[in-house]
Amino acid sequence: LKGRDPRDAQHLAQRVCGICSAAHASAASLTLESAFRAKPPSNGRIIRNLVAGADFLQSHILHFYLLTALDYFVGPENALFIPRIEGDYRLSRQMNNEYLDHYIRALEVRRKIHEMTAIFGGKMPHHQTSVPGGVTEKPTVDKIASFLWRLREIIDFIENIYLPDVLRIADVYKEYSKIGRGCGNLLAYGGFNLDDQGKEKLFKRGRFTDGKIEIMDSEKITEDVRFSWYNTKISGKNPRDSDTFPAPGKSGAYSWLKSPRYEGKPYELGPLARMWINGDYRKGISVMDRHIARALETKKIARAMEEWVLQLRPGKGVYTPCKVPKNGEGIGLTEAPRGALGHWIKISNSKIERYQIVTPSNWNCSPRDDRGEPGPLEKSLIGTPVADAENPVEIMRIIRSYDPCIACSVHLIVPGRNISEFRVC
Ligand code: NFE
Repeated sequence: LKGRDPRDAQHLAQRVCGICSAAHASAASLTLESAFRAKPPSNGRIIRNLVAGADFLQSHILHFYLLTALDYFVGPENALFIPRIEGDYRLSRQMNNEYLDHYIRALEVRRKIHEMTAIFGGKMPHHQTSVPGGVTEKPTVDKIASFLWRLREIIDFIENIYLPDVLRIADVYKEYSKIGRGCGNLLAYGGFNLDDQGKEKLFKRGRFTDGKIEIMDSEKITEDVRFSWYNTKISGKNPRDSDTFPAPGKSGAYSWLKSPRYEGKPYELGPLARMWINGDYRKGISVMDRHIARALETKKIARAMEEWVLQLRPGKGVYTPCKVPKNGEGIGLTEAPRGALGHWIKISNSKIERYQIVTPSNWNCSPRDDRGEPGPLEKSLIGTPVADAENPVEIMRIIRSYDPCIACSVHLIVPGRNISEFRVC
C-alpha cells in the first residue's frame, strides 16, 4: 500500500484474505472517508451493509460446516475426510448422516450467498463496489428482487438447519460449555451502520471486562511484539503510529502475529463478543457459547438484511464525490466475521505514507505480550484436560471455536518428533 494512491486502498487491502475480504473493503472505505471527510448517501451505506452482511453469512456457515463440524461428526472413509484425529465422536449414525447431508448442502448455500455479493459487488471474493464516498453499483428493482429471493432461501437454511444443528451439537458435547474460556475480556468496534451519521449500529461498540460493559477508545489500543518476529523498537505503539519491521529468527519470539492489547490487556473478539456487548447473548464464555453466539448472530444479520434490502431506493444516488487531501490521517473501525477489524492510514503528498491493519484473528491468536500475558486462544488451551495426547481432539475443538483465520491450517506438532506427512490428492 505504501506510496500508492489512497483510492487503491480498498482494493489492495481486500487481498489480505479470501474469506473476509468484504470486511476489509468496508474498513478501508471507512478509513478513507475519515481521511477525506466524506460520508456515503443512504443507498451507498445500505449496499455496503448488504455486501458485508452476505460475507458474514457465508463465512459463519463455512466455519461451522466446512471448518469445524468434522470435529464433532465423522465423515465418510474417503480422501476428503481422512486422515482424521480419532476422538470421542458421539453422534448417532442417523445424526451423523444428517450432518454429512448438511455439510454438502452448505456448499450450495454458500454459492448462493456469493451470488448475493456479486449482485451488488460484481464478484466474490474481492468485490468491486465499495469506494470512499459510497458504492459504484446502483440499486434496481431487479437486483433487489434477485437478492431478496436468495436471502429468503438462506434464512430458511439458517433458521431450520444451521441453528438447530449447532444447538444439537452443544447438547451432545455438553462439557464444552465449560471449557476453552480464555481471557474473559470481550471487545467490539461495532458494525453495520443503521443511519447515515454512523451513530446507530446493528452491533454496538464497547468492551466487557471485570464483569462490566465499558466504552472502547481506540487510542488505548497498542501492539506488542516482544514474542513476535518483529523489531522490538515498535513495541507498545498505537496502530496509527506503529510499523512492521520483520525480524525472522528473533530470540524468544514464536509468532508472526503481533499482540494487540487494550490498556495492556488481552481481549477476545468475534461473534460472542459482539452479541455479549450488544446484550443479545450473555450465557457464558466457552467453546459452545462461541458456536451458539455465532449461529444466533447469523440469524440476526440475515433478518436485518431482509429489512435493509427493502430500504434501497432505485433512482437515488449511491455515491458522494470526495477528494484526496494532500495530507491527512484516517481510521476505520468495523466488524469482520471473526471480530473487530481496524485500519489506520496516513496520507502525505496525496499518497499513502503508512497503512496499518489489525485483524480480529490477530487479537485472538496473539502470542504473549510484553508483560508475558498470553493471548485469548493460548489462554483457552492452558490447563485443558486432554484424554489422549496422540489425538488431542479437545485442542482442535477449542482452537476452532474462535474461527481463527488459520482454521484450515492448524497443525499440532510435538517438539523433537517428526512432522507427519499426509497425501492430500
Ligand atoms: Ni481471513 Fe478475517 C475475518 C479479518 S482475519 S478471515 O473475519 O479481518 O481475522
